[in-house]
Amino acid sequence: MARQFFVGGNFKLNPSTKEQSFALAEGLNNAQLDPATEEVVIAPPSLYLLPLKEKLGNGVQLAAQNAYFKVSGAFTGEISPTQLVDAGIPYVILGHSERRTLFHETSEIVAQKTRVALDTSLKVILCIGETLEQREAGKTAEVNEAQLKAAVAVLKEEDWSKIVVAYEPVWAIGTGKVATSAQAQETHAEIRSYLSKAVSPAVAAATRIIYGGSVTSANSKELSTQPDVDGFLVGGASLKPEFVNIINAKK
Ligand code: G2H
Repeated sequence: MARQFFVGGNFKLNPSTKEQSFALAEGLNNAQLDPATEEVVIAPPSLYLLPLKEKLGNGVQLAAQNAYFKVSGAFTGEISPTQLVDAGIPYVILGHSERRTLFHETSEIVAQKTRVALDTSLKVILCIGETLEQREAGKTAEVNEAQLKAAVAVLKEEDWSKIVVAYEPVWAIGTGKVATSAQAQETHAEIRSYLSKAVSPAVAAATRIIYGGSVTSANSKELSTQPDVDGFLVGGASLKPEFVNIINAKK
């Protein structure tokens, strides 16, 4: 079965006001989108999830940018997966490189969060990716496999239908330096081949592997033609009108 194109908008810690987030939702509500062909998910800051839920239409879904591996208790400042589910939020982004680097999340912590998120019936956008130093040392495949391996260890085969893998090379995130379509295709194919060996050929064939890192309307069309690129996770450009062109890149 063909993999449905998936585009996520990761707002990160933007915008600065609720009204601005409403304006972004309004832009998507008025856009020409086709939920039958592409799945669109935006991840605003957690404080805006509920108000945006009331405003969003057009088939656009919501994701949290993070969730903890405990569902309740004395964990000041954390976001509970069960509370997200109770609020009607279907997705969570886990393992983003900013979480791994700035907040010291190891692959094991990301795997633990993934396990608990799935147990509470959230779907997960699972981010992986190598640094420039690792790419230049020829370790791209090794690094991505190690990050995935921690998740493979705690997931059952059927869990993978609830996971979208986001390949985000760290050197391309917010830098304006996008991977070439050949680099993206090569790495996505390596990730798929790893999933085939480590989980199963069926899971490898069905799992969406999306690309993230300085995606814009200018580069999304060519990237979307690559057979193993099943969509995008978009940061900076998801805050601009061009996000709609990225969603429609494959048309
Ligand atoms: C990568 C991406 C979104 P940007 O972090 O996850 O951000 O498109 O700004 O590079």
